[in-house]
Amino acid sequence: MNYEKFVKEEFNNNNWQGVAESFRGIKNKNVLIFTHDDPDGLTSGAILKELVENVGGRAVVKLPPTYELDESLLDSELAKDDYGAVIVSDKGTVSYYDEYVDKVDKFIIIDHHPPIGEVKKCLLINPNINGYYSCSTSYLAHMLMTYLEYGSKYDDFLALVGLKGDWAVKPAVDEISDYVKCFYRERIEDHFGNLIEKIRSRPTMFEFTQREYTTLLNQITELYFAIGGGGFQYFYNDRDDNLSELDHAKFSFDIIKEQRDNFGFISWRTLEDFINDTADPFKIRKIFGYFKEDWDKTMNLFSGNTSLVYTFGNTDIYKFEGENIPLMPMAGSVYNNELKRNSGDKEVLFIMINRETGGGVHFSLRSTAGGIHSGKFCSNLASRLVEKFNNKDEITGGGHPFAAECKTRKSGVSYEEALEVFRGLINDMKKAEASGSRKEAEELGMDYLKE
Ligand SMILES: [Mn+2]
Repeated sequence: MNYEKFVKEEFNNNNWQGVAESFRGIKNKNVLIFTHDDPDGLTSGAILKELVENVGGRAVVKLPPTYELDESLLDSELAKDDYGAVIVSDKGTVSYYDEYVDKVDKFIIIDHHPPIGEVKKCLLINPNINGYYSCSTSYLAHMLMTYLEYGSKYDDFLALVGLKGDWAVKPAVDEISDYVKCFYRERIEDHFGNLIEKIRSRPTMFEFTQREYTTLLNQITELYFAIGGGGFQYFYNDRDDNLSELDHAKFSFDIIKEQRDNFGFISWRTLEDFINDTADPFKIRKIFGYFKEDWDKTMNLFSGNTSLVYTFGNTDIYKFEGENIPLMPMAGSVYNNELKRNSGDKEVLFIMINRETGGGVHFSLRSTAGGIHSGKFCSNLASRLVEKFNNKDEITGGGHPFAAECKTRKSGVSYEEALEVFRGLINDMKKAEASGSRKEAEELGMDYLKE
């Protein structure tokens, strides 16, 4: 199918026409865009800003460090000017956003995350309300732009970077999500061979299942991740006097602006071509150098301090404990696959536990098969911690079968207390395995015991 036709059908089938039409009403209005500070959020924000300008509006883009949009932040930004619309991009589809709709004429959510609760009042574009279609917010913004008959080759490029950042396209291993296939075939394969061609070079953070090949797209997206803080606010201000004043998220967002009007991207062959097409190659090289240093440091810590602690069914559980570990979840995904390559037939669940500078404890799980459901494990861990110590605003946990997080943040729960609850959960899993109780096992996320 042709991409434009696919877009029209998606808008009709999902009833998104009203959201698209609301963009036409933005003409001559100020529009406030809040977008996520990871590569998908940065590229989505840039596409949406362009689209707002295309329809004759003026866009102000904000890149707050919190993932969900905070009411007090929204209020303080709205107070600064007369806004006709707010767009929340790649920052979750959360039921309480409905409480924000009366603050502004149009309140629009564009997002690909599975919803938390039900959003009823906001204008919403999200294909993952029922079911799951792997994509990115950059891609949804691009679909919207295409539906309204705007967009350039540069926007195709931006949509692609967001898709890469959220793992919906993996050109190094020829895996492309079904939901983006028309776009990929028509807009990318024939026009951006330079970005998706397999090359032998340093493996990026996106090379999990193999470490032999990468692509320029992977390299560029990793660079956006590194310089913007990756949505985790991994900033390098205190590492270098040259960077002490730098606003990482804004700096990486501005690169997109610098590159939009120069057609360099058509002929980029190497990451250096990309870096040289920016206003401040010096700073970019500095930040990327620190990123790679941190990455290697964390990988070395993993290999020196990880041990096999339990085996459940066909899954070996490895545990790592560390303090103030940078880039932990991403490096953990790569290390998890390294463990798998050395584990023979066994599947691997890698549990990382980080004692954070601010006093919080961060549990991060990465699994190769999901026999033990990482998301259920983390949500069980969080609810046990909340049950014992209260403070459910600070303690959260959850995720997917293959990747999940649990964080205690500023709850005041000590490292030892958190570890004790963690060990209690593992012990209950051992008991459930010994007793053979399927119900209990399922509640504990031991999906390998399911029929
Ligand atoms: Mn995203």
